[in-house]
Amino acid sequence: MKPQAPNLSIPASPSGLELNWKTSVLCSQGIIEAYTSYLPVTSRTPIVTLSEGNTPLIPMPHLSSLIGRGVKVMIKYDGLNPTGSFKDRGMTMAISKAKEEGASAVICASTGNTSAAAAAYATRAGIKAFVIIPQSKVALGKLAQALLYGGEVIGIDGNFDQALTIVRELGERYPITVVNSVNPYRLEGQKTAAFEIVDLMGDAPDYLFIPVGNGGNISAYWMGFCEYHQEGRCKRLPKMMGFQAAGSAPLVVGKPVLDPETLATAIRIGNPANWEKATAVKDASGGEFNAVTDQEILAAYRILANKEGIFCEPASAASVAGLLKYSDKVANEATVVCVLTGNGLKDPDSAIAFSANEFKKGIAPSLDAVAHVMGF
Ligand code: AN7
Repeated sequence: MKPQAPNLSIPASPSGLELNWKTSVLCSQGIIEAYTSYLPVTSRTPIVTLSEGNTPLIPMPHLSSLIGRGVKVMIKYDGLNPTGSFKDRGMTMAISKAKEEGASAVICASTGNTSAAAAAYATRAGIKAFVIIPQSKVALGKLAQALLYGGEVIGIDGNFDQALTIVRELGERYPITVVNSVNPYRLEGQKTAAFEIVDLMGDAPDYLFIPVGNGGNISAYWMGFCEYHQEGRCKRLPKMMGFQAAGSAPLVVGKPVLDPETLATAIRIGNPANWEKATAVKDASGGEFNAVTDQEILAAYRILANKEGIFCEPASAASVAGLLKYSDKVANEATVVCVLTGNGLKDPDSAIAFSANEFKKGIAPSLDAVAHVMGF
């Protein structure tokens, strides 16, 4: 018998965009289409999407064996989003709502990933994006993205916290929409990562390990788990385990850090915008905030790549560094999801500088020379 033809029609999109051919061609959905009823959108919201979300949950056999005791470790690989980070989940919402409200320009401060996502989604919406970045502390790939997507990139001789202060002030003074995680639509979009985990696992994990900068993403995940829990879609709620880089760990030391430092530039943040929210999440879930050193971050970064085949950026590896450092906090047989927030290709300089591997170069272009280097 012939297999049934797949149903090529997709549910009528609540989009205001007139993409007639979308009704006859099967396209990947973004998070707004996948989770419409959980999001503050209406039939008048123009959905600005790059088909973000639906990122893989991948088992980590090597990490699981390192922890032992029947602990099952998985990663949520959000570095596989369209611009290479979890920011796309929030940006599809923030830009769609900005477009709905008639904004002609958006602005963000960024350690890099927000700038890339803002520039991409704003371009898609026909809106201008201004991105204010600490000029010497943004990874190469992120800067490349923000520029090529057509963002107006403004580098300040200062850090992220200073950039965010300026951006918030600009948002009050001028007709421009701030799309940092102080914009509530950002967290609404980002909560869909928690939905995806539960949809796959059939329940929430026992623990969520996650890097923390401004504290937006940990708050968004918690919101997602709680909404699903209320509906009975998951029976448990995870303990939220947040990790900051030791040189930029205001939530761990309990006060703002004036001069944050870490090679994990994405989380080089000294005064988190979502301080209270993130702290409330940590407390409500029975979780913890802890710090990991740059050396511990790099060790996890290398293990993920050369033992598991997963390339993330250094800031993302903070979640796994935290698991390796604080594994005694994890119960026997528990399920653990570590969030990998950004793709390794974002920061090629770090990958080359901190790889334990050797690039054997300068070899003569002959079979004998190459075979010799190969060990034959
Ligand atoms: C890879 O892009 O703040 O705790 O301006 O890029 O929600 O701030 C990035 C943050 C973790 C921290 N991992 O998330 C920005 C920015 C990566 C990141 C975080 C960021 P939050």
